Amino acid sequence: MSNYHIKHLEEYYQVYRKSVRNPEVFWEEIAEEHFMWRKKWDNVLSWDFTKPEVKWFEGAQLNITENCIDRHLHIRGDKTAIIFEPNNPEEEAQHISYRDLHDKVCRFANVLKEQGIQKGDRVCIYLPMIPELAISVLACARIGAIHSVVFAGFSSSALATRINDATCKMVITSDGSYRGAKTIDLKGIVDEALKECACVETVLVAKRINTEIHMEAGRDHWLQPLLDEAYHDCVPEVMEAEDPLFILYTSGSTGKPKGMVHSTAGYMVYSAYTFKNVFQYREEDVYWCTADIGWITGHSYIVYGPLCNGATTVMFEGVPSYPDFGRFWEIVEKHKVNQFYTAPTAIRALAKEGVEHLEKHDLSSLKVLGTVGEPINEEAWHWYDDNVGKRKAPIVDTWWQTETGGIMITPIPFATPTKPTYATLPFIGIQPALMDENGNEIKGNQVDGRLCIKFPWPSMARTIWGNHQRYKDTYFSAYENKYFTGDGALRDEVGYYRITGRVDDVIIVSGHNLGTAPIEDAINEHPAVAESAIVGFPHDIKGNALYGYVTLKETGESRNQNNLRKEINQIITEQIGPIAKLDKIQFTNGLPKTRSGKIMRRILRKIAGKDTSNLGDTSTLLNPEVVQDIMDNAL
Ligand code: 7RM
Repeated sequence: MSNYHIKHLEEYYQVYRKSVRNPEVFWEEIAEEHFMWRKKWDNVLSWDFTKPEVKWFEGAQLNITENCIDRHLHIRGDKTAIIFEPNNPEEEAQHISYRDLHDKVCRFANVLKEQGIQKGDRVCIYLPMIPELAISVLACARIGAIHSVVFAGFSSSALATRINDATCKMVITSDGSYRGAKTIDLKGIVDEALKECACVETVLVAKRINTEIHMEAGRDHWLQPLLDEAYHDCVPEVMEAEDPLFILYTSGSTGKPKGMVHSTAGYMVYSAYTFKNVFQYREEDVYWCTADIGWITGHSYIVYGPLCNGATTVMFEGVPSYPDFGRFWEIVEKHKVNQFYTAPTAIRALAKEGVEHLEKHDLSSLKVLGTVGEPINEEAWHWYDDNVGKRKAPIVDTWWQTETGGIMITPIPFATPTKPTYATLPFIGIQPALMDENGNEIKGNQVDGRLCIKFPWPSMARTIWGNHQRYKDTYFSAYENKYFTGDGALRDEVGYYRITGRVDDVIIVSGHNLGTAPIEDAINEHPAVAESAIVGFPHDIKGNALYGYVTLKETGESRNQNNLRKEINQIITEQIGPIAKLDKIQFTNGLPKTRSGKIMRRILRKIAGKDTSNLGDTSTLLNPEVVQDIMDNAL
């Protein structure tokens, strides 16, 4: 039996029990046998959820890029590490071997150093899904700089907020990006953002779309000439186990985005170990995760997890619909993809197009199918199983979060029997708990509650950048001595978990986590708007779409409502990005509020979802009269 590679359900239970009974012995063995350390740890784990403080492998020294690259050079130097599949299928794919990757990451790392970046400095990466994105992430890790990747679909003001929060010294971007038939002026967005960012000294610009762009003298540099001149080897910086590896922002239900800080050693061990087991990756396999590296899924399961295992990982620049809806399947056939990992929103969009596209391609290479990002509905699950996996490739419905760093609840393919809409069992070492409203743990099966985790795991985020108090308040204060996920879940008769969605005000649209507060803040900036509330409502493709309730100021009443709707969505696009645009906007005379002044989104959610038979407890409402009015005018 190997603890590192689980192949049967019995093995899962055995290893799981071991990991829970004696976590330190268990994780020590995994860390010892499967990774490269400059120095071993003095202590496997110390933790205190009341502070909260968690340390894994304290005293150990390492560099994650030695684990992702250098240690593979002797045994698989010529093996492809990254397959880059461009937006345009006419453009040739690139195969970057582990040896090439070493060269490219080292050169990039040397460029960073020449430009004054040192260990501990923050570097913002705002790039499309081109090889430079993965390479720059690894280059930062090589020299101990903390990367903060910002998804290149975010607007300039969202970018500026993130750059300033982490006081990044450098931004790495490109002239522009391709997205299906469109091009996007990324550098223009960066220029706009940097008007508000005094901390940025240098901008490195990769050439992708060859457009004329503004280059600010003294600040902006084209990347390629610097890489060409840089030395091809770079001694890795020796990092402490708990040194921050990266910051990644996630929206909260209130306030500005939270910069989740991930550690070096624990994150490495857990992302690599989960990758190996959840996808049952074997040496010759080709693995493809369709996420963007701008999200945690891309960090852990395009870059770090796969590369730590010496895998071949596909990076796709484009979208599922370009040049047509057969693109994903064309790529699966072309690169003989064995493991395919995507989001329910993509599955639903593809299912809507029928099966003709699938039938044109040979998908027989597929062994494991993954899903992540939101609850997958039963219909989509079956469509995926029947048409993509032909009922032969198990579906791993993987539940996890930016904050957890790695997959937490998931089947292990070929070991765990799957069940549609269920993420099934906790991964090795993960101890979930369901809690009731009174803060008590609900034991037994066939129950539902709020999902918490009661014991630390190696890849948990260690803090929120610059705001440890907020970290404590958000995750460790709702329930004593437990990490609160913000999700609701139920546990069935055999102990399988089904995630039912967020219990706070985060809405997941097309797999993107959107906090209500920043969107409401944007809307409220419109001069005619008095107040607004955003809720999600079910949407066939996006999973959830946004419904906005907007109360106008007196002066706004005479305005054309459709123009107002356009203007509101325009502000949202500018401040957050097009992903946060509202599908429906209802103008209301007021919003239902509790006595303490909180908007009761629960009621608004029901109205938006056309489910008003039982509005639940409305006794704490200050202004019940507005509810009927809103219902009468619902869209
Ligand atoms: C990896 C990621 C986290 C939130 C999480 C859930 C939801 C993610 C699933 C899921 C049901 C799943 N990170 N979520 N995976 N819900 N089933 N398999 O998505 O930070 O962006 O989002 O996403 O609500 O709390 S994230």
